[in-house]
Amino acid sequence: MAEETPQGYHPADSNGDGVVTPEEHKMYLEFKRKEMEDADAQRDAIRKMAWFSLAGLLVYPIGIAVTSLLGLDTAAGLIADIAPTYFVSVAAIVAAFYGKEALTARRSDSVKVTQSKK
Ligand SMILES: [Ca+2]
Repeated sequence: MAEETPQGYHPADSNGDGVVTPEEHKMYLEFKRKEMEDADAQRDAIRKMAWFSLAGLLVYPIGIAVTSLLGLDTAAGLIADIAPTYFVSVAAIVAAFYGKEALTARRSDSVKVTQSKK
C-alpha cells in the first residue's frame, strides 16, 4: 500500500522520500498503537493514584484511632503531628487530578479550526 504525498510530508513517511511504503505504514501503525497503550496505562496509573490518595484520607483518622486504642500513644501522636502536611499533600494530588481531567475534557469539547494559504 504505497501512498503518494505531494506535500512531501506524511507522519508515516519516516525517511522523507515522499512515499509511504508498507513497512513504514506498519511501523507507523505500531507506533500509534504503542502511543495509545502508553496513554491508557498513564491514565490508569493516575486514576489509581487519585483513588489511593482518597482512600488514604479516609484511613488516616482510623489509623490514629487504632493506634490510640492499641495504647500506642507515641505512634498516635506522631501520626496526628504529620496529619496537616499529609492532608494538604493529598488534597494537592487530588486537585491536580481533577484539574487535569477538567482541562482534558474542555480540550476535547473544543472545535479545532485550521487555516491554510492556497
Ligand atoms: Ca518513505
